[in-house]
Amino acid sequence: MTSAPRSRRDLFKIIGGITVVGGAALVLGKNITSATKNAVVTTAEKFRISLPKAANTLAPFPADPADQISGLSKLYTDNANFYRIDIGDQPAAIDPAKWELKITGMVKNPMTITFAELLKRPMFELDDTISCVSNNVGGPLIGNARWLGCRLDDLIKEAQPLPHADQVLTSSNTGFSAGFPITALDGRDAMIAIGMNGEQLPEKHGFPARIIVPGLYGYVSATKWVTQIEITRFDTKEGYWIPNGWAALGPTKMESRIDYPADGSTIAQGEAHIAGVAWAPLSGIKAVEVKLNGSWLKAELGPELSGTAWRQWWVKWSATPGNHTIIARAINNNGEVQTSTLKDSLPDGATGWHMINVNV
Ligand SMILES: Nc1nc2c(c(=O)[nH]1)N[C@H]1C(S)=C(S)[C@@H](COP(=O)(O)O)O[C@H]1N2
Ligand SMILES: [Mo]
Repeated sequence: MTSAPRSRRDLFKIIGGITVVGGAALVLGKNITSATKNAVVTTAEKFRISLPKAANTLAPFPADPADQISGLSKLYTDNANFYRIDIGDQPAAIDPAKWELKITGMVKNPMTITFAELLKRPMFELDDTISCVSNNVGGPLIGNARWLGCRLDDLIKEAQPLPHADQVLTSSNTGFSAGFPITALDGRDAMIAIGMNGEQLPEKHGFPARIIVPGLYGYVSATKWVTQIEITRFDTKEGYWIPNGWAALGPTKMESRIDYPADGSTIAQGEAHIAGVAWAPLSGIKAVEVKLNGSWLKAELGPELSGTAWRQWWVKWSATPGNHTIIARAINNNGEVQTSTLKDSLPDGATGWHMINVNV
């Protein structure tokens, strides 16, 4: 990494930009037929890949409670609405026929694989929620998707890491890199993803391939447009965001978010509801509790997709006139209660209970 130090403000600047870069796309002058004239064609749209079948096909998408409960996040976030964090303005434009992934560094057997070779590897599906370390309590930088990809641990095993290596440092040719402990490949379903919610990876989300490591924040794991995996050591190499005080290790913290009602909003008296999402990698969500008028209520829960996918929750509420403070907290499948300690996102992710005020 050669670039100048980046401040914490820089990360927020980028995050502040996500709404404006949402429509960024690469315009290709060639191969535009009359039917698509004037249309913006992204590299990913130009290079259609047919997604291979997964060996473990998951159950079809379950019914989404968000269809019934207004204001609740959808169980799977639409690709078009998925949050986006990028150090650059433009997604890398990669022709999959030219894409290669190199596995280098402290390995006995350095490897290079092409996209065609990647597609031939056994594929699996994974329901997994990814989030940004800089997401504030109650913030929007999180989304859930059904990813399709091949196992990362198997691939790295084939490269035969040397015993004193301790870091998997993945990078793209956009200058981004992200490192996590080799020990995080502990049997969890880390993958090189090529599909997202039944479609090829959208260009903005890493076409043709990205890394997904369940239970880790994006900045230490989720490299989009990945082209290199270097097996190395934490004491010699660090990922893009680490020199500026972001922690070298980034396990995703247990959190819950109130989606509805909005903080500071006014709602009608009578039949009402409170709804949101909660996540607790790796064990998953066992319960969500909502504090309303001084007492904790047990929320109803949506489908449990995996230990690292979020779970929707909601409580019915007969709203009485006045100002109400509403708090949500999660409990994981190990029985641990989400910490109430309010902590800023720097250096390793925000904690604390999401609290809102609502007028009835
Ligand atoms: N190439 C590249 N990959 C990247 C990043 C980036 O800036 N460039 N940002 C990371 C961060 S900080 C996060 S939180 C996730 C966000 O993934 P998304 O944009 O698909 O939501 O991507 C990660 N992968
Ligand atoms: Mo992030």
